[in-house]
Amino acid sequence: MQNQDIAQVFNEIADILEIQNEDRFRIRSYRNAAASIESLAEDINSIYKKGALRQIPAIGKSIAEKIEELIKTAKCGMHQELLKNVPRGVLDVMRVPGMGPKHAMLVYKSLGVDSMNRLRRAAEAGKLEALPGLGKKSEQKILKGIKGLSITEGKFKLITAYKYACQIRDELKKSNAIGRVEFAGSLRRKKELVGDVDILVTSDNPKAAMKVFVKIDGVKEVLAKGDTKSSVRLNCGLQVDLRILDKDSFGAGLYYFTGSKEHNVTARDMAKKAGLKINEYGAYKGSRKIASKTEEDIFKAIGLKYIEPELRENRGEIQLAASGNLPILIRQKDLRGDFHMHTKTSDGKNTPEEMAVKAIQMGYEYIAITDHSKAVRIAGGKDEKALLAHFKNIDRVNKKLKGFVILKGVEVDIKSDGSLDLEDWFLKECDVVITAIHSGFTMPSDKMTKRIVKAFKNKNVDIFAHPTGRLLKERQPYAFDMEEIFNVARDNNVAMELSAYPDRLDLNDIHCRMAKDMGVKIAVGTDSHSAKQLDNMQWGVYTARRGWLEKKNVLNTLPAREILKIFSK
Ligand code: DGT
Ligand code: CA
Ligand code: CA
Repeated sequence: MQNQDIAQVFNEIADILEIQNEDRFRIRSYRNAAASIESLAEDINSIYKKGALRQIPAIGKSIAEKIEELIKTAKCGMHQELLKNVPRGVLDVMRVPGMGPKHAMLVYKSLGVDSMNRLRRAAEAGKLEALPGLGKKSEQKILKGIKGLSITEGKFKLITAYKYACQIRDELKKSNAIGRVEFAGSLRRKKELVGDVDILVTSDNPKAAMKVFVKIDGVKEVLAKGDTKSSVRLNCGLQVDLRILDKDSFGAGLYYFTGSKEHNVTARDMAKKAGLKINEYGAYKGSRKIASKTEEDIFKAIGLKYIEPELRENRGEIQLAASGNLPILIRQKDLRGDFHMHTKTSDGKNTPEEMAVKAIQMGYEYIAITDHSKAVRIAGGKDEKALLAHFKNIDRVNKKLKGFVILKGVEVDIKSDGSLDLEDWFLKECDVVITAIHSGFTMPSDKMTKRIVKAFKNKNVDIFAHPTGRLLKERQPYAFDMEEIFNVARDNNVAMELSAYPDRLDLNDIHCRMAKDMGVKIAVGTDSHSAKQLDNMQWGVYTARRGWLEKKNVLNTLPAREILKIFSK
């Protein structure tokens, strides 16, 4: 059992406890444990072997025992017991927007709905509107929710696919039969959701290489096994394809299997017009091979500048590569700080000092600490007075730090009428004011747009956090007019956040590109709730790159003194 599998078990336990209306704290402890295990960089099996399970944050005695049980038997008694009362399909149903635990149990008990398909059929037949607490409107919402989810069904968040892929890569590298190992496909392009993982290797002994691959830890079934290509499905449901490529044509294969398909089609057409042919074995002039060894060779042969994988979506990159005008994409090392994080003052796990220590290790020059405001009660939001005391503490910590500064910030809630949850005199005291929506997600688009515009007109607001509110595979974005919001943001000096939090990635790649084109600045923030989560910055950088962002589009590339100047305007 790998980290993700164990985390999934605890998430399912929390889901079922929620459906059964159990104690909130108990539910939270399982959720926290799952989140903590998911964010581990180390294999939980090796932590277990060292006897260090209890040192993992959020893991107490009883959960540690369950982890041990899972590692030893691949099962957890409590989990199995709970699944007897609530079929797994009901947990899927619970995730449909508009459903939730109460309604999921209601439709299960009264209509026998135990899968997404059954829920859709029941809603289409108008059977939901007759149930207490549901109506015609909820039924429509649920149908829309199912549609939204089905687009992402079967896909995996980038971070999840990446973790599995890295474990597999490490296993493959241990084998003498395998030489080079590279990721391809959507994983290499860092798409926010990944359908399957594509891995390319070289091998002097393909039979032995394939044998190693299909026996890797976590493989549930072997879908295909051949001399050059094999596919497996992991316990978590993720499919992994392995291809063995020739050393001499590795670059051509890497280019071909990185895709996207649409990018490949356009590149091939362009090569054809120049009298060339490209395929997974090389670039050809007539029957003569003119390039194949590296991707760079292929690009050069067809007259293009090298195109970073994140750009290969056929969104105009090929034309720009031909004319030498590709954007120079931002890199993680260009970032001097992180704008969004929480501490113990609201719902974070660490102190400002602990956050700073980690940030300094990462080579940053500053962070902004932005705890929640009072309206967000479930996240421990604070009022002006408590936040001022917290700022005093930050001042004390700052005195000890050299060449590094903690910016005093807040994540102030935008209330339904567009007013802010904290008073202006306090917001003036802040170095950084992030504003965000945490409730009232369902209002109509025009009302939501007005709500956000009103917040932006407050001179103190610097950044709009996780602008669409979406959670990957979980929650659809709320509705508003993005173009108008970008215009108002630019005219009022408000930056849009790119949340690097791996479940959010919000703004997404398309919206980042739109912000760039409209002259709106981007502020990347991890929304960290622990020091360790500051490492999530990488996921934000990938999305930024997919959105064509360059150094000059992103505020985090500026030194602290310039940030303070911009934000004091
Ligand atoms: P995914 O797995 O749905 O997240 O997306 P990809 O892009 O990883 O797609 P996948 O796994 O089907 O194929 C990997 C790459 O292989 C794809 O990006 C481009 C290349 N490829 C696969 N099939 C074709 C094809 O029929 N034509 C072309 N031009 N390229 C293909
Ligand atoms: Ca793929
Ligand atoms: Ca594939």
